[in-house]
Amino acid sequence: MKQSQSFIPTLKEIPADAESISHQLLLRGGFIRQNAAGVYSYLPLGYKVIKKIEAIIREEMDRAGAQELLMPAMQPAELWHESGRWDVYGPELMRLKDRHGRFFALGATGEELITSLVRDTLNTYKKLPVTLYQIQTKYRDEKRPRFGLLRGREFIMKDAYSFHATQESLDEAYEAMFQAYCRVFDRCGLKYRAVLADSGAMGGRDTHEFQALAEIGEDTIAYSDRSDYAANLEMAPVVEENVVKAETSLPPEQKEGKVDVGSEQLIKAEWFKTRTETVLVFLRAEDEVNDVKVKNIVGSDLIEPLEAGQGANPFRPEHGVRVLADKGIKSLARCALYSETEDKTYIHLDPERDLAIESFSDLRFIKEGDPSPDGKGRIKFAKGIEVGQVFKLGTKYSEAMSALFLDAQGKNKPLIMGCYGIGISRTLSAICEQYHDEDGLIWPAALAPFDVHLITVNPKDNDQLVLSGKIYQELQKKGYDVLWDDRKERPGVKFAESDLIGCPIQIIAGKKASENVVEIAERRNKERNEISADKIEQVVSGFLGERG
Ligand code: 9G3
Repeated sequence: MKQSQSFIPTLKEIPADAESISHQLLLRGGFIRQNAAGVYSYLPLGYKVIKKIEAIIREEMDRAGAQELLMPAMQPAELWHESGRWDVYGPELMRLKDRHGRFFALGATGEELITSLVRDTLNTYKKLPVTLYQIQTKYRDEKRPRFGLLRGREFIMKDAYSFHATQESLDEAYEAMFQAYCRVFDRCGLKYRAVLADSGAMGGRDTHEFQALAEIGEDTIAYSDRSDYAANLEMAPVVEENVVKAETSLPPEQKEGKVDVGSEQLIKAEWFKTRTETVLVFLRAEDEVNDVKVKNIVGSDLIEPLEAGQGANPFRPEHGVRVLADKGIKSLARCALYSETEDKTYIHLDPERDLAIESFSDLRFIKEGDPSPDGKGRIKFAKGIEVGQVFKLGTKYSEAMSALFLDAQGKNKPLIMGCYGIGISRTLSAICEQYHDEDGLIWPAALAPFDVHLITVNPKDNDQLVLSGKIYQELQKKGYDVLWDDRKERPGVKFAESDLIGCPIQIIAGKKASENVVEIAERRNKERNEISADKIEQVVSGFLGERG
């Protein structure tokens, strides 16, 4: 592609509202343009990268035995009524009406559609297992779209769904998909961790998220410094150390106001409410309640904290309040609690004796330095961008939508399902977050919009132009994709834009073109070497490997 004829609208300035580096660089490099909050166009450079990511995904999905199809983004509302999710999701689920007044959901995901698509066909164990996938635009009306493609309202997702007669068969497909995801992200050059994640409302059992390591990431990963254990912070189970119970000592006392509690362990009371209950949680003052763990204990899909003081007295909770405690205080025999509502401090407390606790369970967030749940090493935190997730769905959708099959014993059973997603546009951004320097993007070779950026320093110089043309033809003949900067621009502008766009190899035809000498540089380390133009193909294949 000759740059003088290409559509690559680069920007000199950093766009004001672009907070993440990937968002800035994708805008400045002319890869994307915003059309509305969270809605983007992929310009030619950006779309070339998207297509390379998709090609890698298709190869690995096909290798894992999945079959590609394409479902509509316009999903009949009836399907979401059948699954019961039409009313569960609020404004985040985008909806529209057609000219006949019929409602549709703009697809945020595809469980309903795919289940309705297969239920009349996959009705006997003889036809199972089947895994289907699509690469389709998804819509989720985020309240705060941000960081460019990282949290958009319209984005590209690969979503796959597998259907099984037995749990074992689902386990096999899950494992195959898990390995396929590792191959996809390895081939993309992404630095990631597969973390245990909470299945939450998805109703599955096993769930892993693929988290790309990046400071801008919204998720926190708890990982071991001694093993490959990694879990989403919300999910990471806490293993308490030396849980030896001290002897129970003095009877509880109460003091007016907030008093110094000496060596006694301070604990605190936190109040929550679910759709139906009020929940009181006792835990060590320095710990934080993990609301996802509380949700899973009380079996609610929704939970929110009550402001301090809104809760009643922690010692005389009203009837019907669920009184829980983090197991970290079970071993305490002398602890103290300051009650804001009464402005009193209770001391010499023995939680098991004095707090009418219904159950002690793992209710706190794991902390850096805690022992790793697998018993190896200690926990450290990292930020992550969730670029993929794999779920064992079970029968949540097949039951709700009567997708049944005749099993080997002739009994009608709901299909057992798995679902597997990769955020393609999000993966593009995650790559940019991980591969850039102060001058711009540094694409991994497998994803770069072009293999080589060929720069003619001065196209008016005939030697430089002729040599460039020769190199351009030769490399293309060898199967390399070349972006040739043949523009009549100042050299400084051309070099800066080349660093911004970030192709893995730069070849510069300049002053020594008359001696058949060019400069070649790898974008990632920017070392420029002078070589004879005859050596170019050999050096390029050394960097990139042979092509086609
Ligand atoms: C919605 C809206 C947002 C959503 C969902 C539904 C997330 C929703 C979870 C999933 C699970 C898997 C298949 C591919 C892999 C992920 N946000 N989820 O179901 F209506 Cl507005 O999407 N789906």
